[in-house]
Amino acid sequence: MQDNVEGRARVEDTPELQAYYADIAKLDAGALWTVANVIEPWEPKSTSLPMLWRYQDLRPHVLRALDLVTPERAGRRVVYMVNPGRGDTAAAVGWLYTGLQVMNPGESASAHRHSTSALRFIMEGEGAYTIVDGHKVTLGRNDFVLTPNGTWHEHGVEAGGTACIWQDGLDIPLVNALEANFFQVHPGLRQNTAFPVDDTSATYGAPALHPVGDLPHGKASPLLKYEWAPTYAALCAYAAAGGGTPADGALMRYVNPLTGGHVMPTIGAAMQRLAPGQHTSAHRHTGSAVYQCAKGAGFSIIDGKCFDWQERDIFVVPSWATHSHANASATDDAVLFQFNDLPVIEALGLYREEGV
Ligand code: GTQ
Repeated sequence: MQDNVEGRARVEDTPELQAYYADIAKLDAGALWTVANVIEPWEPKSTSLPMLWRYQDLRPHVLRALDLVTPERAGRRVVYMVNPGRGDTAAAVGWLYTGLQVMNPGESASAHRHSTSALRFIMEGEGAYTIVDGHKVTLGRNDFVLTPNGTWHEHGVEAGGTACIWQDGLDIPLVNALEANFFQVHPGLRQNTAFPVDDTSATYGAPALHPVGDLPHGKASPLLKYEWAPTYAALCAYAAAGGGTPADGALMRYVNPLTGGHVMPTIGAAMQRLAPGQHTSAHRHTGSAVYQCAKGAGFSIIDGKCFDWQERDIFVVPSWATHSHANASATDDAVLFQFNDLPVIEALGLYREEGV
């Protein structure tokens, strides 16, 4: 959009003004009208590029890390996604980080906690687990798992399992931008598991049933794991009942079962089913999202660029980027997992959406 209009900064340079800018720069100050149109764009202009990372390209290198570093020395053995538009923020898109963590059977990483919120989406392997504040959670394919901020956590793979890879998602760039990031190593390096395995699923995982009595009231969901089978069944049932929209297909949010709200204060997540042959209508909205194809194959058009994806590929849609998703199969459905910053966008009153 044109900046040469009434109400926008449009001061022409003169030798006198340049001298003025130089003088105030010496005082660590500047003239707003020299930067106003940049720092107040007409509409959001993400510096994050739309990107896709092919799993088949990354996987061999993720597995190579098994021989190159130990969890003891590396802390966490992770290959993270770099968005070329984002300098040294470690952002995959917006203020979100994502990476692929890999572990061998019998390995575990030391327990730690941080101000950032984290999630896992399990990609391959058998026997992975995580322990969150003493709650041991078993991790299966396409399960979605929470590590709310401030909770002690450690991940590992049982000795009888196989090499496991999962996607990590964190709000590291956001919490660093807010300059509020603390990190602590657990004093004992390991936690004691204080509850039955998968107890949060037993307590909070039943559909539409809550335990009676005192309920936790933290900022994050007390349910730590959202398993694939009931998630996929819910999507299929919703779609079969005619649910969904042209712009999103059958899109369902993971919720905090106590509130119906987002699973964590800074990161939301959702699962989306595209019917065979479905191509969603293009739209754009504020908020950034990291996707992983959980089932099927297709393509997304993001700001005019086409990205082909298949199972396990990861791609990102920057804030306000026009996007549509297409299922390439005429017979099978396609399912996309996503996590996003919508809890932050919504809490700050910044959500906006339009069809394009
Ligand atoms: O497991 O908590 O990929 O703290 C990056 C930072 C994973 C984790 C990452 C982390 C973690």
